[in-house]
Amino acid sequence: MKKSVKIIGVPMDLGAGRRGVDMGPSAIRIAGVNQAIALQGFAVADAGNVHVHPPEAMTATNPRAHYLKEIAEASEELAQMVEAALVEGAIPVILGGDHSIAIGSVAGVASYYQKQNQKIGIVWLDAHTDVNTPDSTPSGNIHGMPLAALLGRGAKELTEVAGFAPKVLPENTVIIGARSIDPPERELLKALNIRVITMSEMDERGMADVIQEAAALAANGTVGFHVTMDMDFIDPFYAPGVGTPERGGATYRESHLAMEKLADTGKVLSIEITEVNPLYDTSNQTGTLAVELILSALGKKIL
Ligand SMILES: [Mn+2]
Repeated sequence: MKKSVKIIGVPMDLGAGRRGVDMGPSAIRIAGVNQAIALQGFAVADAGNVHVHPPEAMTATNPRAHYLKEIAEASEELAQMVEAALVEGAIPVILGGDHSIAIGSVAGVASYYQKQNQKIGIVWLDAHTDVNTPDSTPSGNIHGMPLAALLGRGAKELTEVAGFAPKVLPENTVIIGARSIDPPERELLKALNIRVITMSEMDERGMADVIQEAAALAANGTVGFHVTMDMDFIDPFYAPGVGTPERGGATYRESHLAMEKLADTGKVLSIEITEVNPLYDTSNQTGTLAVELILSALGKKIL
């Protein structure tokens, strides 16, 4: 019997520079995510959305970490919803929202497994490496900081979500698809010895090979891993509706293969899609692709 899936929406754009990714969960739901997952034989329930205030409702922002307090609050609520889904025995599928939501998602997964004395890994599919901190950030946008926060670096409000840090160890963290890295991020990645599989390496070795390596690292000594996909991992030709497009990303088939190979490992604990921005999309093609990739990550096969 297949497991159940719990959908959790996070209409968050406080962590982004460009507005509009707060509409991502709507776009993915309108593309039919709930029905499509149910057609794969899963019991699907939708937990609704985390509460996120619009920026218009707020005044003061911290220039080194915009909307720090509000993002930390939403992260705590998200962490509780994700943990509750796991307690029920469901696979959490989190719909973003800018990538700062990973702080809460991973906190929830890590908290659930920590109580069983188990560690988790992360597979981070992204054009960027998201390891800035309030000290290093060029923009002050928190969607460039979530992976650093999960590794225990940066603002305490973010590192301490769910009451403990770090959420994941560097040796169980793998970034795939990187092609735009800030100089201070390079230093932190080197200092922590994080495995970064760049687009160049992916081009040379092929997706299947790099996914095998990434999954092995993320699963080494852990119960399994959280899969978080920033839709800018994919080339803007296939996924134009994203917060921060970068040329030279994964193709349509490569992005499917990545999710299919991750699902094949049987180690996927939770799935997250971030940075869908309907304002820059055409006929919701990026929202539709997000639905397809969620299905692949849940184990959908061509044959
Ligand atoms: Mn990202």
